[in-house]
Parts: sequence; C-alpha cells; structure tokens
Amino acid sequence: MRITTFDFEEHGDERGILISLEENLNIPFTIRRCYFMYNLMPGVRRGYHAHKTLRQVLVCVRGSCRILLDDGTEQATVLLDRPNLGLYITADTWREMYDFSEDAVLMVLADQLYDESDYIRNYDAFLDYLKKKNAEGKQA
Ligand code: T46
Repeated sequence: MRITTFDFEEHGDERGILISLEENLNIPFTIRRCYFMYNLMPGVRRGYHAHKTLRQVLVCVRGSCRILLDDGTEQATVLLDRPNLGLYITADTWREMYDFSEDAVLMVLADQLYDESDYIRNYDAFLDYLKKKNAEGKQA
C-alpha cells in the first residue's frame, strides 16, 4: 500500500530547532482540529478504527510510536520517532497506534472537527464498507 510521509523543514540554530506546520503548505489540507495524546503506556494499543472521510497528519513530537495502517488489502507499519516526520492518513484506512515510548507525545492535525459518525470502529464493518464502496464505484 502507498504510504505518504513528510519530512518537515527544520529551522535550526544554536538556540534549537523550530518546525512550522502550515495548512495547505506543508500540511495538505486546511487544519480544522489539532489534538494530542500523552501518558501513553508502552503496552497500550489505540485506534482500531478507520474514517470515512477524515484526513490527518500524525507527528510524534516527542518519543516514538508505531502506526499500523491497513487499507483492507495490505498492511504497513510506520515508525514515528522524530518530530520532523509526518504521516499522512487519508480516509478508508484502518489504523492502530502502539509501541509508545514512555515519553511519547503524538500530535494529530485533522481536516475536520470531531465527528463520531465518521468513524468505523469494527474491522469487519470496515471491510464491508470498502466492499460496498467498490461495488458502487464499479456500477457508476
Ligand atoms: C485517529 C487516531 C490517530 C474527542 O472528544 N475529540 C477528539 O477530537 C478526539 C480525537 C477524541 N475525542 C474523545 C473521544 C473519546 O472519548 O476522546 C476519547 C478518545 O478518543 P479515541 O478513542 O477515538 O482515541 P484514539 O487514540 O483511539 O484515536 C484517535 C482519533 O480519535 C482518531 O480519529 O485517527 O487518534
């Protein structure tokens, strides 16, 4: 499956490093929401869902974690272990986040406000959703 990551430009000098994230520039959409998670224990696994329309960029701004992506046919794993790396996740992609380091802070930029009706939180329902969508696409 195709994985899209971004290497954000670092503005570094003797004072440290600054990264700027701007909508429709190095983030490929208009940013409508930002959320982040921390206090993530090494054994926990989060996510277990797909989105029908939401697009997001994930950045592990501190520490590290792994992201499992699944498009219903193939799976891939991405290690987020530096704050200048962004992972772009579009709709119709099952995701799981795991292997969090104790200091991990995972920040997410999203193109829509929070909407529970955009979630598919059951894997079989996700596969059914893709099947129906494909069948409708072939008829059109
Ligand atoms: C995603 C992955 C990467 C809100 O009230 N507002 C929000 O914007 C979000 C994202 C969550 N919530 C509430 C809903 C739940 O009661 O926070 C609680 C935890 O959310 P959830 O279990 O969905 O968290 P994750 O880590 O499994 O998934 C999140 C995002 O929900 C999801 O869109 O792609 O991070």
